[in-house]
Parts: sequence; C-alpha cells; structure tokens
Amino acid sequence: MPRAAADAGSAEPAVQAIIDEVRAGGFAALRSLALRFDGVDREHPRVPRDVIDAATDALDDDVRTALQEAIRRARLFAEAQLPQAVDVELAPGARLTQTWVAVDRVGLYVPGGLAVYPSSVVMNVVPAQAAGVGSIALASPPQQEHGGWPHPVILAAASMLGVTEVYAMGGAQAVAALAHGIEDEPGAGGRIDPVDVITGPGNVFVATAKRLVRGRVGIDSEAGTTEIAILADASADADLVAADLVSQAEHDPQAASVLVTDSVELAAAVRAALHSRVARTRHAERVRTALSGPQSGVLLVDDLEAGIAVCDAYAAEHLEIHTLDAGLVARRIRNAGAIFIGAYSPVSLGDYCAGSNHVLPTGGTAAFASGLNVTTFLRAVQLIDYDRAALQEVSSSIITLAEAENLPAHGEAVSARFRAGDDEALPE
Ligand code: HSO
Ligand code: ZN
Repeated sequence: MPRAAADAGSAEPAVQAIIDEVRAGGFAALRSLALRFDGVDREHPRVPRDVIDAATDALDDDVRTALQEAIRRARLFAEAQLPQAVDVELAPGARLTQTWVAVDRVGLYVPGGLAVYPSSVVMNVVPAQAAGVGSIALASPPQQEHGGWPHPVILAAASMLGVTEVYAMGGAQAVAALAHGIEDEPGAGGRIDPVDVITGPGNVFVATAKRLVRGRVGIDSEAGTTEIAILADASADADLVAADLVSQAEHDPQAASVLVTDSVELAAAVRAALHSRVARTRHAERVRTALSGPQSGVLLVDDLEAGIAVCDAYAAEHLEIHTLDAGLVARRIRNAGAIFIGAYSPVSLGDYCAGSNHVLPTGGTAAFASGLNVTTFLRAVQLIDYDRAALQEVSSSIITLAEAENLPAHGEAVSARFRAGDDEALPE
C-alpha cells in the first residue's frame, strides 16, 4: 500500500515541549514561539476588530459570493444531520430519553502553509453553529506578509459567519493555548478561555498536538496531509482521473494520489494524461514531488472486487469512484472519509461547494474515524425516569447483580425504597 514514510509519532517529544512551554509561559511563550516559527512578533495574538472589519470590507465580491454559496450548502447539510432525540417507554413507567447537547466552547484550527484556506473556516464553523455551540474561537497562523495577522480572506470568511474571536496562532502552540487556555496577566490584553473541543486540519505538528491534548479536550479525526484514491475501470475518462489526481497533489509535496484500476489501458492513459497536465499546472513542482513520492502510485488489480478490497485496506480520506454503476460500487466501500460518485462529483466539489465537509480522516484513520460533522460538537445525554412500579419490577435483578459484584450498598439503595409495610409512594 502506498503510504507516507514519515512516522507521525516522531514529532511527539518536540510537540510536548511546545505544549509545556505554552502552559508554563502563557502569552510570553506564545509570543516567542510565533517569533520562532512564524517570524512574527506580537504581544497578543487576538486579532483586533478593526483588522477583521477591514479584511471583510476589502473582500473581493466574487469571493464573497462564492463563500456565501459554500456556506449556504454546508449549512443545509449540517442542519439536516442534527440527530433526533430518542424517547422510549421500555415498560410501563420506565422511560428513557437520549438527547443531544452541544459542547459549550470550541477552538477551530485553520491552517496556513502553502495555501490559504477560507474554505476550512466554513467547514469548521458551519457544523459547530448548526450543532448549537455558543462560543467559537478560531486560530490560524500569523502571516508576515499580512501584518502578522492571519490571511485577510480567512478573517473575512470568519466574520461572514459571525465569528470574531480570532487568534493569530499556528501549530502546536495554537492547540495548546486553546486546550488549556491562557490566563490574563497585567497588560497582556485579555485571557484565552479553554475550549471543550478542538477541530480542524493541520500539519503533523497540529495533528500531534491534538492527539496529545486529547482527554483534556475532545478532538475530531486526524486530518493531516491530503490524500485522494480513485477506483476506476475501463469506462473511466483518463483525463478527468488525471485532473483529480493532480488537484489534491497540489496541496503539498507530501500529498498522496493513488489510482486503483483493473485496466492496464486506463492506467497507461492516465499516465499519459498526467504527463501533460503536470507540465501545465501552476504548482508543477509540488505536484511532481507528490506524485512521485512513496505515498502515491498506481495499483493494478485483477478485477473490481480486488479494487474494492484494496480501497478498504487503504481507507482513503477521499475516494472517487469512476466505474460502471459507480453508486452501487460506492455503497460497497466500508473505509473512506468521503466517497465521490461518478464523473461529476470530483473532490474539488467537496473541497468547496458540495455541502459535505472537507475536514476528513487521513493516513488510514478512516477505518475508525469520521469526517467533521454536527455530531463532532454534540454529546449524547441519556435521561432515566422510572416510577415506583417500574423500579420495583427490576429491583430483584439489581439486588442480585449488586450482590454478584460484591457491592451490596448498591442493592440496599434500591431495597430502601421498598421497606416492608411502606408502600406509601414517594414523589416521583
Ligand atoms: N482537500 C483538502 C481541503 C481543501 N482543498 C481546501 C482545497 N481547499 C482536504 O480535504
Ligand atoms: Zn483540496
């Protein structure tokens, strides 16, 4: 299986040191880490309101309109995902309810790096808002060329969504500050309150930091360097397959583009199409590095059955299906962050405007993790409401099990409610 050679665990000591530094040093530590990693010197990372407003005013009209469309579709899908409460009466007077409750406060991470990701602002914020999260903080790396603040399009996207608590913080230090909070100090300019959940894509340092603060906070899946796998048969259009492989390779020299096919002819045609597309694309060097790395490649399989098995084993972040009956094939896949069906559902659609989320599990973690969605920001809370008769009906089972566990006081807590001669009902 083509996989990145890098061992994700190797960043742990360095990342833990950064987390410890932020916890011990507060704003002064954030300042020196920003200087070290981003070349930016700022006393306080909070982006002032007038900087956000100026970025919003300066936003290109076409970008604003496109962002509005992305937001509208993402919101429609996120709101449709809200899970229903469950309310059942298991026996007369034995009522159980499961409700979904949003977490209070979240920290959303928007990467900097080789590209600018206002689309990731949308993908993080919209499901959090649809879930009903009341307090949202956003962090994105400071940019030297933008006065030490995050890229203005990121600020504008945040403000279009009504998010104005934005911090110019990147990397592991941003995750540490959000997870643990930072106390205010005289003259520091305001504390950062700790959050309950941190989500968002990021590089290996961000992903490792999220893993290390997990437990203090909840996190979403490990959304690291982008991957695309394409399952294609002889019916696929080789040039479209090549275009989609190039589209995700454009993210990063470490990005993975994998073709799985049972057709030697298609593999050859995709190869030829890649040659001409790579030569023409703006980020040709980055794409070439990504396509020629050990994480990318063409896997030739005997038939579609084997192709499905290979895709399940790979568990891609994005899986495109370019086969006959693509919808049926897609429904047989078990492991993938998101599945794109047929010639007119490219990953680029999902990256921006499908309405689906582009923060997805990478590196094979799609075998057990989900992409960002409203439930990332919700907890299921169960409500238990039995009346006297309903409790009495199971009381002997409780007392027996309590005795079997050598926890008799558990049983006594039940029998105390049914003392002999005392059938006076308590208020329920
Ligand atoms: N493909 C990336 C998301 C993205 N693409 C943002 C363009 N902008 C990870 O799913
Ligand atoms: Zn992308």
